[in-house]
Amino acid sequence: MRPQYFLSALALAGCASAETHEQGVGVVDSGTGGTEDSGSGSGVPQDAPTSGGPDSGPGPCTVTTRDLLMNGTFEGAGTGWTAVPIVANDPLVGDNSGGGIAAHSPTMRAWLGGVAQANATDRLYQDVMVPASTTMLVLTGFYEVRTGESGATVYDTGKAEITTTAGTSIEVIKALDNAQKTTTWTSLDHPFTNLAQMKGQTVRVHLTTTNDGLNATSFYFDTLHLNATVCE
Ligand SMILES: [Ca+2]
Ligand SMILES: [Ca+2]
Repeated sequence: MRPQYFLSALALAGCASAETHEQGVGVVDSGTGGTEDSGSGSGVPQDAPTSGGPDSGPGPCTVTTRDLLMNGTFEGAGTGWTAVPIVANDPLVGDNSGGGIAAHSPTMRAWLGGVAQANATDRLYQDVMVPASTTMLVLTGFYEVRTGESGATVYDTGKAEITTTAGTSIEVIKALDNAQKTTTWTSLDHPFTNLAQMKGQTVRVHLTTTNDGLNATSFYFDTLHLNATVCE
């Protein structure tokens, strides 16, 4: 009897202790969870969710996109841009009151070329600093090519590209010529692939054109944006 009583007492005790243990585990669990939560929470409360930025790369950061170009719509006339025209004092930026086509974003646009003269070059450029933390860089905008030439032979050319400030090409955005004339504003959407050569550097957004001595070709640009996605 005594052993049975003892066993049943043990069983009861075991039951009781088991329940206690379960509760204990529960308490330990919530305690551990609480400790971990409050631990990382007390570290940097706002960073804990951001460090869910294994998605966004090493270390917490804030992802933003900003336009690196000044006056990409040319509404500020030539502000922010340097013009090197074949015709002296031609700003290469303006409205269509002096000829040419109407702007994409009213009322001004860049107009290069349009001069039938051997080796007539126009250049319009702007230097921009590409943040070292840039993860994506995209140029968007619009262009038009209007020409007095006909046929598929290339006589007059234009180019939008990123160069060094010394003029060495880093990446061509769009190569244009008289054989690829347009009849309406045509969109540009160029994600750069040579980003490694641009990050942390001052680079040049470069529009250049060349005409020969016959049948002028005009190259127009407007509503340009150089959007950098940065993580910082
Ligand atoms: Ca414009
Ligand atoms: Ca020509």
